[in-house]
Amino acid sequence: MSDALVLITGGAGFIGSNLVDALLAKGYAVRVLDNLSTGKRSNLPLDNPRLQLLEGDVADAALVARAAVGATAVVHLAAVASVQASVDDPVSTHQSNFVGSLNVCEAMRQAGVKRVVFASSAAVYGNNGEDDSIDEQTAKAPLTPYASDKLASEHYFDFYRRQHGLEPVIFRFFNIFGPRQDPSSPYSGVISIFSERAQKGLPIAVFGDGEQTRDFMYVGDLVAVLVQAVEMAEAPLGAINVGWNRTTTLKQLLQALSEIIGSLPAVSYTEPRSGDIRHSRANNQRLAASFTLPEPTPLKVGLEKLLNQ
Ligand code: NAD
Ligand code: UD2
Repeated sequence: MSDALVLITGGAGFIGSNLVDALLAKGYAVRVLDNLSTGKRSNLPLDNPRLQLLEGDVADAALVARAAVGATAVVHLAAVASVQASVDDPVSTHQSNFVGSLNVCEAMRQAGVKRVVFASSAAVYGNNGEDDSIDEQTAKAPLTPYASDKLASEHYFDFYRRQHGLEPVIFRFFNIFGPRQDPSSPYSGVISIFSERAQKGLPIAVFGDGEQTRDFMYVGDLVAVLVQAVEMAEAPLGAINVGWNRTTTLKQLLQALSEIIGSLPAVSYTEPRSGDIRHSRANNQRLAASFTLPEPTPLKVGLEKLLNQ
């Protein structure tokens, strides 16, 4: 596959830039299309001649069409990843989170590119309140513009598969963590926030009793799956959950951080976040059936990498 060109939308962000590193290391050429809204130039090895950064918006159809020319595959990660931002501004986030996906479909049709890997989200399932693992057949209950845009994008990728022969690999990520996840917003991933605050000795606020659970996956493990999705001969049909079917409570997360750092700043327990999901756990049988999964990076090992970034 050496020299084949992969287009990564959102490639300057947390997950995208980790994937850029992996694909460059495998010999690919990589083109990143990113508006640098949350992504950063400093996440990218811009001195690598096999990497090209196109600064611009996935809502710009003509730009996406140009970006797709010559690519052998597209990984579509560009989105406003904050659920709360979509609640506050559904119109503008829809441009990134839905129109961007449609533009990717159309650009690929025009350029004759078949393989696309799409980052959907566990948010499409809404809040089922139970500690059971969620499989892909679970009723979809998108509760926010973010979730609705992800689910609608999934349907459009499937339409372009049936109508135009696109080969979408649709992933529903659960909670991904690791180096380069931006902790700067109150709606950033909990691990990025807690790690930064623990390192700086700043007080930590837990929303609720800390017994809520999440299925955390280290970004390096996700990247191993994304690379396979780019390379695999046949795209599996239907959306695929990405998680470990293992959960961690926030209290366990804090315990792991305190064991690594040696101590923790003050931790307060406040009101649960409105609309917060109590438990989230991925049934990952479909994932395991189609991909060679790496050994799960243990939470503490992933946290150490994040703290040492
Ligand atoms: P991120 O914010 O670090 O990455 C998103 C990237 O997209 C950023 O580089 C940003 O600048 C870029 N971007 C945003 N809007 C754009 C636009 N209109 N045009 C061009 N570029 C744009 O977040 P991330 O965690 O790396 O998320 C990557 C993808 O994975 C997103 O689609 C997100 O919804 C999805 N996802 C992430 C998680 C998680 O746990 N991190 C969970 C579920 C789904
Ligand atoms: C994640 C995704 C979201 C969407 C959703 C789908 C992230 C950042 N968000 O939301 O995009 O896909 O899953 O279900 O990956 N918390 C605190 N203190 C803090 C911050 C968070 O207690 O300072 C709590 C929060 O209330 C929640 C838990 O930590 O109970 C996880 O929060 P999160 O924002 O990291 O992720 P989540 O699962 O709500």
